[in-house]
Amino acid sequence: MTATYARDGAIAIIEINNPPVNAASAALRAGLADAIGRFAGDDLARVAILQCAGRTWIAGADISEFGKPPQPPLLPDVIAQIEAMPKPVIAAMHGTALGGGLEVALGAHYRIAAAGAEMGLPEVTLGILPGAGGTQRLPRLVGLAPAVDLITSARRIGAEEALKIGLIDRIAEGDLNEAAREYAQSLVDAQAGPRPCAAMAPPQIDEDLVAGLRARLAKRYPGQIAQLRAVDSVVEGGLLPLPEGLAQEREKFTELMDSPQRSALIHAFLSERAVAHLPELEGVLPRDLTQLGVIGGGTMGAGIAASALLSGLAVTLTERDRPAADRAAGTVAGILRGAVKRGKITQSRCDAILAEKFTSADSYDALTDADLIIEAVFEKIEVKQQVFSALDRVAKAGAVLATNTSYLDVDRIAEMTSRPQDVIGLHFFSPAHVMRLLEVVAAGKTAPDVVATGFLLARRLGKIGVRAGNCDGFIGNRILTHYRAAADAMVLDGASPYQIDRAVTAFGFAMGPYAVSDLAGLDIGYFTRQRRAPDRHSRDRIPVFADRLYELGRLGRKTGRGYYIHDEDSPGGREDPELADLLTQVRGELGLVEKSFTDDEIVARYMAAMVNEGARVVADGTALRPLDVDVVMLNGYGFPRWRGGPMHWADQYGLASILKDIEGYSREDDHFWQAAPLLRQLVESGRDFADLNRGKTA
Ligand code: TC6
Repeated sequence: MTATYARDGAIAIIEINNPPVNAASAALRAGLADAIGRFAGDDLARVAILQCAGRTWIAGADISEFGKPPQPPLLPDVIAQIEAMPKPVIAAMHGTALGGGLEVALGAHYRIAAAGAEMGLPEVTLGILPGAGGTQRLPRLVGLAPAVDLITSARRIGAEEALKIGLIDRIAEGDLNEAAREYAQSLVDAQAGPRPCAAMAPPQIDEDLVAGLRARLAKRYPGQIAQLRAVDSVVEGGLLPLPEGLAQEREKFTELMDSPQRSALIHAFLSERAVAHLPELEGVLPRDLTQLGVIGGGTMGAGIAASALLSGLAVTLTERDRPAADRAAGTVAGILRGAVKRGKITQSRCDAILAEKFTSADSYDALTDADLIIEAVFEKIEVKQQVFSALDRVAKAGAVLATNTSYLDVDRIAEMTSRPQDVIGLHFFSPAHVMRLLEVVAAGKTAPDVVATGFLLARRLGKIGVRAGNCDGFIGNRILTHYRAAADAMVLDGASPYQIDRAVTAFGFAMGPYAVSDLAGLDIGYFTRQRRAPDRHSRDRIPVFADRLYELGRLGRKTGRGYYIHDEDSPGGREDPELADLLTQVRGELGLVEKSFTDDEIVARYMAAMVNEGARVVADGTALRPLDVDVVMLNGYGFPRWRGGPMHWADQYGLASILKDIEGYSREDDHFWQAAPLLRQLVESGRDFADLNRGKTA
């Protein structure tokens, strides 16, 4: 039963129950339509309350139905049925009233929300627009500016703000269902009638506001269509009676529903949840996770500590001596103060966290109670090994010992302890209190409950944990090394780093590889190349120009100059006219003939390298499925979400076309450009990465 109908005196109670999040599936829509029908036919019922069982109000349409033929009754029709009721209907919301869920509430005549409820229209983040009346009813109810803000930003608002803009009529003091009953009784007593949005005037369209908004959206969401179509729908609806407004909204909704951006964004949403479903962890319970230890208070260690503190965990951070520990404590406190400034926590909560949950220390002895200890020291195997042999002596039995290495062999670190089963890689991304990705690296002997604890930590921190196998660079950095090598080869052959950065940002990446180098520091890449030098193949192409910049002390933003010039006028970087001379010189020394690349060619090679290595990463089990690669690239490497991740993109582009591209490039360089066997197999068997995802999802 997805909806039940009951009556107490004159008040009908319709309760929706479709765990886990009351998504508006076909069954829920049918149940709701049926219950509304019963209310219509119940002469003794004078007002109805719509409420939800479980943790939340309707959290939206059922995303798993997207892309399949729609099953009646459609949500817009059920909402129209609610709105047309001649007797008042009250929506009583708790949890998250999102998307189609909020649209159901907009179809009701009165709205009350629990104090902690959140409301929003996140459809544009899924590549669609609120297609069940959201772009028509919300502007009628709250006015143009707040409505387009909510629709295009997809942000969630709390009950207070919802009350302020007129989205809801009341906030429940105490128990929501009791407050809704009192509200219903007051309507009965006042003999109030329905108050449908349909009867409200459409919003006045302010042309200037709309033009400014369109310009901002085009800049903020380059390449994306849903935000602008949503604005079109609001504006066109503003000139029409509700039924015609709804009809044009539906047309635009259907067009977006059929778009590749919608399929990419839904793939991203579902994949970010699928990564936590690991067959190897079924029935495995994580270990206790209350007290966290962090070793190293640099940018990464302090970021990890702050992230954990903000999530309610207790943290002890150790540094080599007292002054370093004090500096680290200062960095952590600074990050928390930033959270206060951005309104994430209150000042008093910040003070309480620092006083009660955080300790900084100058000795590992302070870590004896820690359930999980994360090392974030200098990225050198000998240094990490020393830390782990010391940890082995002080950590309590059963503590999880984690390394935050981004490339190094976790097995070699684990073997320094007497308990390799307790050792795991937890690869955070910088800044660790902001970035949502956490690679959970299972080494050869890591116990399943330790892997489960890594995922529990990710969840606690509000991050997305992705399981990765132990190899140089795990999932993300291993793939990065490969597409970065493809970019560097193009630079050696004549492309400008600036052209490459422009081409890949036009494709949708947050940043190009050379702007990323400047941000991270050119020393990072230099040290990685040095470390790998002994294993280098004689035919590997070395980015001599990058080494040259390092030797010149051009380390990127931190020295004011790398690939770009960074100064007060252009902190993000401006092009350096001298770089071209350096490149010409390097190419001359290497005897290379310069050629030109089109932007399309640049993107094709960059993507082919990424997908090819992605296929290898899947084939050797470093990533469980192609979707795990997508989630890593989306959340750690600035891959455009609306393209779904490299493996999803590859399916859309066509695996046969990628293979053909790679075979073409291999005629120039058959050492680097070797097609991954998995890619070839998929092409030969007419399958794609999505087939692998389906086959291996738990
Ligand atoms: C829309 O409404 C369009 C309307 C137009 C109509 C014409 N559908 O995130 P969690 C599953 S667009 C199906 O881990 P939380 C989720 O996959 C939609 N399933 O929980 C997961 O399943 P698993 C607008 C859904 O507490 C489980 O529920 N709505 C849906 O961290 C738990 O999810 C949205 O975009 C769904 N809509 O967060 C809201 N939502 O256990 C999307 C969740 O098998 N949802 N599931 O892995 C969210 O933002 C969050 O899930 C949340 C709960 C805030 C509701």
